Amino acid sequence: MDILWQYQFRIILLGDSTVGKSSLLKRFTDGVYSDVADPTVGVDFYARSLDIEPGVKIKLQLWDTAGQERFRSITTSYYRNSVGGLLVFDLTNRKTFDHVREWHREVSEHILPHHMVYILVGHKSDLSRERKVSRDEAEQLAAELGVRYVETSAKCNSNVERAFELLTRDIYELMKMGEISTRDGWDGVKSGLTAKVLYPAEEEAEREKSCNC
Ligand SMILES: Nc1nc2c(ncn2[C@@H]2O[C@H](COP(=O)(O)OP(=O)(O)OP(=O)(O)O)[C@@H](O)[C@H]2O)c(=O)[nH]1
Ligand SMILES: [Mg+2]
Repeated sequence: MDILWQYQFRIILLGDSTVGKSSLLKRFTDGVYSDVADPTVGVDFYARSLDIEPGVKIKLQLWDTAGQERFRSITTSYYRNSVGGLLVFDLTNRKTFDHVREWHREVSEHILPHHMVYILVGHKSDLSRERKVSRDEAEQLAAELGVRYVETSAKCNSNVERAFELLTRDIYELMKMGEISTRDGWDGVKSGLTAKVLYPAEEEAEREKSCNC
C-alpha cells in the first residue's frame, strides 16, 4: 500500500494587497519569483505536500486571498474552512503591519466558535534598507497574538519553506494532542487518502485472482 498523504490541511494567506502573498505561494509551490505580479482577483488555489516526519505526508491546500477590500465578501467565505493562516505584512510598508491586528480580529471573529492556527510573516526581507518595521516590534506583536514570527523573502527564497513548515508542524502537533480534529461539515483538516499501487507482476497476479475463466 502506497500512501499519497495521511492528512490534508487547508491553509489561507491573509494580509493587505501587495504584501506579497501570491509571490510567497508561487515560490513555495513552483519555486519561481517575478518582480511583476498581478493583484489576485478573489481567491486562487495552490497545493503542495510536506513530509512532516518519516512516513507522514501532509498535503497542503493553499488558498491565496485578494488583499483588495473590494474582494472581501468573496475571501471571507474561505476563512471558515481553513485550519491555518499566514498573516502577511510587508516589512517596508508600515501600514500593512498596522493592519495585521485587524486581519487577525476579523478572521478570528468570523470563524468563532472555532479557532485557526496563525503564523505572522514579515515579508520582503531582501529590502533591508527600506525596512519600516523592526524585528523587535514584529516579535512583540506575535507574542501578543500568541503566534510565531518569521521573516521571509520570495525574491531571495529566504525562509519561505520554513514559514509553511513551522505552521504545518504546529497544526500537526495540535492534532496529535487532540486539540484539532476532523469534524463533519468542516474542510480544515481531512485524513487518509491512500492508494494501492500495483506493480506489473502484482497486477498480473491480481488479474488472475479476479478472473474466473
Ligand atoms: N523585493 C521583493 N518584492 C516582492 C517580494 N514578494 C513580492 N514582491 C513584489 O511585491 C509586489 C506584490 O506582490 P504580490 O505577490 O502580487 O502581492 P499580494 O499580497 O498577492 O497582492 P494581492 O493579490 O493584491 O493581495 C510584486 O511586485 C512582487 O514582485 C519579495 O520577497 N521581495
Ligand atoms: Mg495576490
